[in-house]
Amino acid sequence: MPELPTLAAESTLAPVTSNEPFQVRPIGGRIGAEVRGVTLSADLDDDAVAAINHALLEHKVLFFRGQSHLDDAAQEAFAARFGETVAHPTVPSLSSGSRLLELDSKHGTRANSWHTDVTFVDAYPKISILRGVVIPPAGGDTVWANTAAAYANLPEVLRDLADKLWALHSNAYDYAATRNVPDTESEREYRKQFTSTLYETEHPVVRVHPETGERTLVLGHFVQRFIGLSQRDSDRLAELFHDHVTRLENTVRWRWTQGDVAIWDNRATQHYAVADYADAHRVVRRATVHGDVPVGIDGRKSRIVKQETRTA
Ligand SMILES: O=C(O)CCC(=O)C(=O)O
Ligand SMILES: [Fe+2]
Repeated sequence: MPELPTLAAESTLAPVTSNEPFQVRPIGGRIGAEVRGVTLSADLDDDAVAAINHALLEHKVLFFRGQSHLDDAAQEAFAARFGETVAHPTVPSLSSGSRLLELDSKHGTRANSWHTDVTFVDAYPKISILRGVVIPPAGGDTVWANTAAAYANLPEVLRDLADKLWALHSNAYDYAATRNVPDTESEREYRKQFTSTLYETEHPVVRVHPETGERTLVLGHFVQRFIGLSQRDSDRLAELFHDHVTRLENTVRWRWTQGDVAIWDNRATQHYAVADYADAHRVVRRATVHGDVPVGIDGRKSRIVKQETRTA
């Protein structure tokens, strides 16, 4: 099949002209770069933070090895250089006074399903910063997909369709749909917490990235259905778009070492944590930066249509 050499066709990013204070080495042809020569810290100067943000807008996910000096507080303070850090809307933070989200395999929190973080609310995070705390000896990689490249590479008729579509996202998503073993007790507990407030939000399937002007797809596992379509049609169409987003050409896969940090632009990516490490222990911690409400190509904004606290 011929491959279109498209990459972020409508980006308005200016080329970097200043002297980069560090090296950025692309990994995938369409997404992902390793950054070398920088020690992440809240004390980085403004130029360095701007250069990281610029590289992030271009490559969508950045990897930094050897950042073991970061503890929880330093990770969060670094994240705050990109905007206001926010706690997860339903899952309690790692500790009081922290807004970090911990994903610990012992507690059944394995994100092995394609998603963009927290799209069940309107102003979902713009950036997530993940630190490898305990990494299994083999496996436990994370994969990211570029949703700007996915949009740009859609056949024109599908792009036109996506341009018109809106989807309902909810945190009460069908997590059981692809599982063949029952939940463990701790997974059930986590689920309950995850949905302690039920959210439903309508997003345009195509949003205009507020910093690059690129069009990106807003999909992933929180999508319940498309507005104006039956469940059956929604499921089929979601699968069709999903196949385009997650094509291997569109992805990059990171083999973690303890102390690595990954930063992704949550407005232009989906990700998937590969759960191939059996009972080995894996812990990652995420700092999350507040994002703005998506705007569709016609200027209409996403909106929350339900927010309901569950009792009992
Ligand atoms: O465990 C991972 O690698 C990614 C987890 C995840 O989905 C997240 O931190 O948002
Ligand atoms: Fe995630």
